[in-house]
Amino acid sequence: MSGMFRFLTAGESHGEALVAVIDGVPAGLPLAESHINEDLARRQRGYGRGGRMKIERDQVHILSGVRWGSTLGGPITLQIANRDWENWKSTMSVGPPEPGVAQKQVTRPRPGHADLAGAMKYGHRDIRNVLERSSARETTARVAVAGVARRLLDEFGITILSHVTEIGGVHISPDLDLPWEELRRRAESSEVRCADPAAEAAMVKAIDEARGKGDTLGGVFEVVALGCPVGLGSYVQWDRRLDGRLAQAICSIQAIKGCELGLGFETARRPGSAVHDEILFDRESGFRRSTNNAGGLEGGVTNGQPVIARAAMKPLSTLRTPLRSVDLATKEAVEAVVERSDVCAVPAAGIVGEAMMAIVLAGAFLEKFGGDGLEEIRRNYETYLVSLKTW
Ligand code: EPS
Repeated sequence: MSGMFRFLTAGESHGEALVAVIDGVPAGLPLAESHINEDLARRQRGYGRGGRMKIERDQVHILSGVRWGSTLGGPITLQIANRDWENWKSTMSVGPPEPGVAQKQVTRPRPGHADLAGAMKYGHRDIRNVLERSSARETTARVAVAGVARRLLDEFGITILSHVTEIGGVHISPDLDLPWEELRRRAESSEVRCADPAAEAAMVKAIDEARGKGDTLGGVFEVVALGCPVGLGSYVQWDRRLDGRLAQAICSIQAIKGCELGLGFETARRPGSAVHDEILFDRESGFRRSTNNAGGLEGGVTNGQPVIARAAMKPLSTLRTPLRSVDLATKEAVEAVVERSDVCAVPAAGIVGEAMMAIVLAGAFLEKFGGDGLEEIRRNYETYLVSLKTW
């Protein structure tokens, strides 16, 4: 849920399809399946993915809320079929299992996965009942939802990009300082979505080494929103602070263990004089800032600078060289189950980070400029911008 832009996802990783219902999208927004499919494809790429991505060709099917290429103002339903479902029909069947076909249960929980805590919490003896929903396959539905959020933001010149800054301890040069468009271009053409070619080569090598050892790697990605007006979010109540809402959304992504905004943890190590962004003014462009250490957020409110968040992703918890575990049925010491999985999914997670940023910003945008139709929102937005100019 994010403010006025609410959504729920449903579906199992190897079930028939993933679906999402979005409520709060204004009427009159031009929307085509192709707007969403582009990001679905971006999420599937990245060096370090496993066999599943060779099977899936994620494509959205819009089931409701759009007519003749334009949103109606009612709930939008999105569906993405799982191509792998063909191979899982019996294992994942809604009705009773096929008689006579042996159904193997998953009983060896993977450390780091939702397996053990999920099985204990829901009383499942078969971990498949947990992992099918805890799987990061669900992020496909979120990226589809964000395709709609992005379409709305795009109408108002707000765009979002991401790039990978670190994989398995290999990080980009601290001196890398590129214009946003160049950063975006380089990330989009890199197989690890990294804008620093030297780091990119070292990241690919690190992934290969981890694969060779049956291990996995995590990393860090950065998400940037450009073009946000001053005044999204609010300081007046804890749950309206945009920094908190962004951190929640980003930490809700599977395998994310940390989130920084702007300079993040580094702000704790510097004196105030080396952290805060000084305020400048000229008649031409109005208020300006000397730096953007705040990551575009002060008091939980956007300040007109790029909004910047970084997320730390842990290494995936399915290891081909498994860690120690205990069998749920026998309570004997065993090795954790080895399901088909990826070695590294940090590049894909960056696209999911973009998605969550888009969803939160779309919610905050609708709160500020709310209206039932796009034209009403545009009037509110433009009047506000004019009022700021003369303020
Ligand atoms: C995942 C395990 C793998 C990944 C999957 C996430 O799937 P499978 O078990 O089918 O091989 O490929 O990611 C996706 C399917 C996806 O679309 O990103 C897991 O355990 O979380």
